[in-house]
Amino acid sequence: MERDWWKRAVVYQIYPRSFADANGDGIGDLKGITGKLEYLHELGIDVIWLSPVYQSPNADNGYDISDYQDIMTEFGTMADFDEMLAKAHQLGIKIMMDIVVNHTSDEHKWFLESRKSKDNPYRDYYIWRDPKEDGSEPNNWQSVFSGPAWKLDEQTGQYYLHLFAEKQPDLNWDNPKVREEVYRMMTWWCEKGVDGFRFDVISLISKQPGLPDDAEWANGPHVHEYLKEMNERVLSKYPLITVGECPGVDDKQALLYSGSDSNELNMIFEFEHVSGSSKHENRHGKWDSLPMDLPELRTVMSKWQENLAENGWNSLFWDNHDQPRCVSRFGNDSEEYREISAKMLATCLHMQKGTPYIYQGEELGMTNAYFESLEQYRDVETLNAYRDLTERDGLSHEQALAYFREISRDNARTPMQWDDSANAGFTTGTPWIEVNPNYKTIHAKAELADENSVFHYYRKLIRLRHENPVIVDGRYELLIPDHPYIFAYSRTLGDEKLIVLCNFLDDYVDIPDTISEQLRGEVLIGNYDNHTQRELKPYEAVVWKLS
Ligand code: TEU
Ligand code: CA
Repeated sequence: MERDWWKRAVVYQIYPRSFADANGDGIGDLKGITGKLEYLHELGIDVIWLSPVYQSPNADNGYDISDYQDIMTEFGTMADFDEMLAKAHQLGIKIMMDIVVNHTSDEHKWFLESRKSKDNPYRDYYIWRDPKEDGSEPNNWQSVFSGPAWKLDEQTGQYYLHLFAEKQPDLNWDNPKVREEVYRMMTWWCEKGVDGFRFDVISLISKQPGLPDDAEWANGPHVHEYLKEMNERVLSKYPLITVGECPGVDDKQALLYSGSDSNELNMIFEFEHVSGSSKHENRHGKWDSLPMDLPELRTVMSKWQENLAENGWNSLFWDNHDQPRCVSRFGNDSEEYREISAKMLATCLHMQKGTPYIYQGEELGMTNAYFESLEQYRDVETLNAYRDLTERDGLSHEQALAYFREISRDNARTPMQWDDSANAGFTTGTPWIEVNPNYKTIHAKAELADENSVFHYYRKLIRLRHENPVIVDGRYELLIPDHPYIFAYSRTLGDEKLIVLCNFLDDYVDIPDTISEQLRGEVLIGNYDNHTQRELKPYEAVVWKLS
């Protein structure tokens, strides 16, 4: 197999808990996924990124792993996994595992041992520190999920570090035994036949020596040494697709992780384009952030396109299980424009250079959940933030809920909308999180039957990528960089040239003459039935293949 097959691939992310429930307990499972592989085959994707399916007490829906070589009870058995993998492979679909090794669950056997005593052989698998003289936390780090990043363990009178929830203690990567365990576990999955890995918060594994107050967490002093070691010991031995989730990594550092000569990872996820407008000053972290407007978004995306052009590779995404739905955030989820703007966003992303990632339901134009009450939320981050926002920051209940409706992770975690039967066909039982009430009109069954649906549009975008090398390898160039509403760029390979035009406005916009006079040839794809060389309709997207 070609080593860089992943450059031609389109990845589909499954959040198993919310995908398909085969046994009626309200929780998605592996048999549910197996039953939907034909659907994904029809969509045409190459790879599934499977959010964690390992044994877990689910403090963070599987991102807290208690056994890396066992399947979560609610999701099924290892036999179910093997069946899913075999069926996927028969259909030509590869499986990429989500590896969460910055931390484990506090119920992992290593941690259960580690907390027993200061001289336990597993003590040094985690990060333990004495309290300060006044008994307080060893430093001022605040957990991503609210409160101090340290938890006092009565048994030994020391604190352990948890950058995320209390139930997610951080592993000590400076301990070679920890690294050995991780490589052994990954090798076990490779031998089983999985095709790649997505590495959770891999930019955070190397901690700053001395753990100083206010330290940057990302890009610690040994992170590249450890990733090169992992590459040498495991990744280089198999034809894998690898992507590192890299909060805090900029476009220059990205090349250290994923440059073609870095011997670390194939690509990374960066978060600049989904981290909110920098023109707006956030007072409550991510909660009161505002989406970037088109000029800001375009500047960020273009910068990544250009900086990784020669020696790197982009991962392209709008959505994942941590982000609100892109049609609600960057498009327009009103009845009038939902479908057209979902297709516009898809075009804008899928015609760029890199590997596109589709998050489950994005291919249907699924929208934010817009929950009305706190009781509908399940996410640990959201629930902890509620306490901070109301008790610490003094915001009203209504204000906190208004923020959640825009940005809570649960917006992306409502069940997949399969059809218009009860609970959107996701489960015959009671779903673990409520189904979006708009499932009566937005669902896969209707979209499969309608050749103008968002689903069929994604299907066509994927097919175009598979058939046109210019979409994979073509040089990216930003056009009309100052236009307030149109995101325009070209892709060039040899004498082939594409011009991609995306209107982010809910109104008609003239195409500037400099572009308009070039538009001769064939339209590869567009989200309206007809198009002109002179103007774009509201949220219109069109891709011209010049001749
Ligand atoms: O997310 C890591 C991450 O960067 C978080 O800051 C993320 O942006 C979070 O959702 C804040 O809003 C990864 C996983 O994708 C996430 O689901 C996990 O909860 C987290 O790591 C801990 O494992
Ligand atoms: Ca189930």
